[in-house]
Amino acid sequence: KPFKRILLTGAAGGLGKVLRERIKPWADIVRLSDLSDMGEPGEGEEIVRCDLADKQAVLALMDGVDAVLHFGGISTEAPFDAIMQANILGVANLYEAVHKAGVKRVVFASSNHAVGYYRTTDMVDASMPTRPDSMYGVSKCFGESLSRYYYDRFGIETVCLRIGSSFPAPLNKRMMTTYFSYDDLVECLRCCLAAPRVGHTIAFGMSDNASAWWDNRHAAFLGYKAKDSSSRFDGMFPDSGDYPAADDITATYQGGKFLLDGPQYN
Ligand code: NAI
Ligand code: 15L
Repeated sequence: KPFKRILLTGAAGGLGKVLRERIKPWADIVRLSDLSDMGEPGEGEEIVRCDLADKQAVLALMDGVDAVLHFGGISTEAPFDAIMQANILGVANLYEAVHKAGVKRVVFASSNHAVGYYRTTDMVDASMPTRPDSMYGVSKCFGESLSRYYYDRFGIETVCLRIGSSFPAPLNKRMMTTYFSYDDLVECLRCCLAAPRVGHTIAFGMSDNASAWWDNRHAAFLGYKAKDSSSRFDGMFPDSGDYPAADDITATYQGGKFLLDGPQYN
């Protein structure tokens, strides 16, 4: 197997549960971590329940790890205090631990909401400035910058995967463009871990959908080729005469509903 021990954070989450089943062939041991209950460890699994905001716990979590899939944290807009603990302090603790433990490569589950303030008429690539659409999006930009710094300073490689919408199926019309099937996610992660060198790479996590807002040219070297497309859900969200209204910001900007929420500063 390519790795001795992979750490998956966020293992109790929607994507974590999927990945728990799918990444086993990549490592002798998969260490699963989350704040929430993850059940009993299966064969080849280790379970470590901890808060990413707890520095000592995260330092211990990294012992013996050779690659990290960092999927833990708050996954939607939330009060800033909570975002700060899980996604800002959490990612800082993670990288300090990665550095101390000598981990060579991380895949960071970033989000399309790092660029959600681009318009739905824009085509965004990794060289363009971030335009977060929420405190959540800002926290993902922080993770992207922090990982850049740890690469420049220490050579720790990271792929920041700006995931679109990774669910069993698109949940609304917007997700016809942002859909990222579970199979494509797994294949993309496989490429992120298998590529000989990734340096610090920003990639967009999307399937081969009929419409796209993101151009993955800067990550083409990873060799990821989507096999799925949202077009198999065609017809699920028929156009209606009054939607979207001309002034509907959730249809004007890529981030959709995330534009309506924040900032929830308290
Ligand atoms: P999720 O909310 O289902 O899972 C996140 C997990 O992180 C949860 O199990 C939660 O308990 C854990 N967590 C939260 N705060 C924590 C803390 N302080 N310490 C330890 N664990 C903590 O989210 P999902 O959908 O599985 O997403 C996983 C990652 O991928 C997240 O980082 C999310 O931002 C990112 N992502 C997901 C997308 C999707 O379409 N599912 C789209 C873009 C990004
Ligand atoms: C995200 O970043 C969220 O984690 C996920 O729950 C979805 O809202 C997704 O973006 C999306 O934009 O559809």
